Amino acid sequence: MRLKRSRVIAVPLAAVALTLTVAGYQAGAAELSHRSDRATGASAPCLADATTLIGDLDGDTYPDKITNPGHTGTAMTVQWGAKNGSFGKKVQVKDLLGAKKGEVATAAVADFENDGTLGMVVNIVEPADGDDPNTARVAEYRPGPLDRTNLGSADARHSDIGDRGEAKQLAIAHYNDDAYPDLAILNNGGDGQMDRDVRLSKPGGGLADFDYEAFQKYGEAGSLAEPPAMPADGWKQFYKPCS
Ligand SMILES: [Ca+2]
Ligand SMILES: [Ca+2]
Repeated sequence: MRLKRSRVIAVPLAAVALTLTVAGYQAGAAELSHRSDRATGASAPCLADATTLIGDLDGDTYPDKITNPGHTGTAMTVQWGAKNGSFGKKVQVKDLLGAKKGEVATAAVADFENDGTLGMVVNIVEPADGDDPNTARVAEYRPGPLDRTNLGSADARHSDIGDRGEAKQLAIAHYNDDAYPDLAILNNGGDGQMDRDVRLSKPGGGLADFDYEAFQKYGEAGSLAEPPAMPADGWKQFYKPCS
């Protein structure tokens, strides 16, 4: 049915299309994607303050409150939003993620796909005693919406941020020049090395794996004694103040 119908329409449309300029076509495409954003019903994420992001994390269209004290990703909390605009009690992200005693959980939240839905990168690792870092028990990129009970994602995939050392901090960054958030990782690479690693957004969203060129350009080598600085303005680069 649908196919037949679109074929009938296709003929006059094709004639019109000939007269359309490339610019006109792009404007139409932008309008379409804007419309699909609105169709999700959620408003765009915004910043209540430098370390507090208001946006829908679980896909129920009600904005949730995410705090990230110190911009480190190690003490993140979530308060689920309700229909009347209020927020529930503060829940530690590490508890939602199921981090065990002795494990360190880090998280970074942003709209990595730039589709109006917040997602999360998570890393859970038990820090090693000696010089050799442990690899992560869980390291995943989790596009939203996320499950309220455990921050799970139907589209979760392994991230290599936990494969090359112990992630100590995660932070949103704006490195390559596009609309998609990037990630900075404070990484204990072993032998006293503490680097700022980076994962750049891919064209169309999501995060690429480790890339040496990207590290050379945006990362920084350091030591346990002198760790490199981490970005603290990642959210600010992508989200406006709420009011
Ligand atoms: Ca919500
Ligand atoms: Ca980017």
